[in-house]
Amino acid sequence: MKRALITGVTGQDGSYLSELLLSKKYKVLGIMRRTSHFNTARINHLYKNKNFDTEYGDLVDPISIANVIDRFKPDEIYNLGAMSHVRISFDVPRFTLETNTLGPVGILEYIHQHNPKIKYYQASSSEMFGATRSKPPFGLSAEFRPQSPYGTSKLAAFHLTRIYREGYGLFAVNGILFNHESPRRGETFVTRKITRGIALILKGKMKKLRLGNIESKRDWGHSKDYMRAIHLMMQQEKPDDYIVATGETHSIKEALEFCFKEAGLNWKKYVVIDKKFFRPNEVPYLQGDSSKIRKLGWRPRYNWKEILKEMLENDIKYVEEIFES
Ligand code: NAP
Ligand code: G4F
Repeated sequence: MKRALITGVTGQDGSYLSELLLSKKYKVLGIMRRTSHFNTARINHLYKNKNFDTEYGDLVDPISIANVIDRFKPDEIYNLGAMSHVRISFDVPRFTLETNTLGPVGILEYIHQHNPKIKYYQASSSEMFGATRSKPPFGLSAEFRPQSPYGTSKLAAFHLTRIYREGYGLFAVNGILFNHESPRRGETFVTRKITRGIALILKGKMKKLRLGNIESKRDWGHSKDYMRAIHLMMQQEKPDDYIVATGETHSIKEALEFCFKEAGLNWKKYVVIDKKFFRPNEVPYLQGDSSKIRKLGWRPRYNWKEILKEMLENDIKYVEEIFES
């Protein structure tokens, strides 16, 4: 039985990856950090599976992570834990780098020093392309030009992963994932903010939805599809870097129009543009070239409209339940 250790198990991707690996008969241990409130809503349903468990650890405390690796002895480590909010990374730049860059280097160094057989996955991001001057769609040879502390922290971790692979021969893989969403997406990311906002408006609990820059464009996929891709790259004979994207890009405004129309509303009546949600630097356009992982047989099963529809339906149901009880 293969053993997988997942950092960031309480997040969107951690929960879907755990489900995928359990369905493939892995033993899964998730690392979660201590918070003052419950943070296991996305994984509570998994504890009934005898092959799933969690332990406390924090990426800014490398000893805590090393202790868990020592005890669990994983075959594969998926490093999904991160301060993952781009705008907030401007407010907490140092914490962002400690978690997103020093966290991974601690794990890579542990593997190098103590057990070079462990395979390592690094959750890299399309945010690393930032304001790239390369032509879309962005592939592995496109210029990286991060626009935020978050993008910079991920770019350093990307190169460290490559360096440990090339320098020490570790099985260390970067998945450069473009934006991916789902009903489990954090409530402050734009797609979820829109679908949750519409559900509250329909219920009469919200009057206006306040957003920032709605002109930027994103290549949106589904988290479930992207977790299949990262598992696939970890099963290859040789470690390598891959891009995971749908190749289709749409503006935030298009997503707004689509979701409000689905709900039978005119978005212009409800959306207020608020400077508070703008970023010091924006990433205006993201569109990925995922031809390399497609050669391994991966394809996305969801398109952007199907994802938004699923999120909207889920939020409408959720808001109904909350206000009924
Ligand atoms: P998410 O929902 O924000 O989850 C992040 C996870 O990291 C949560 O479990 C969080 O714990 C944990 N975490 C944060 N700080 C930590 C620390 N100091 N120590 C240990 N754990 C910590 O993010 P996601 O959407 O699932 O994304 C997963 C990974 O992929 C992240 O690394 C993200 O940067 C990267 N990524 C995401 C996308 C995307 O579009 N979703 C695209 C490219 C790359 P709490 O639950 O306690 O907050
Ligand atoms: O949903 P977002 O916050 O996602 P963003 O910044 O693209 O980052 C996400 O994707 C990255 C991959 O490229 C991940 F690495 C990262 O961890 C995260 O998952 O914002 C998308 C766009 C931006 O252009 C933002 O300026 O939506 C715009 N936006 C407009 N109004 C807003 C809002 N974003 C948020 N979060 N909130 C708003 O009110």
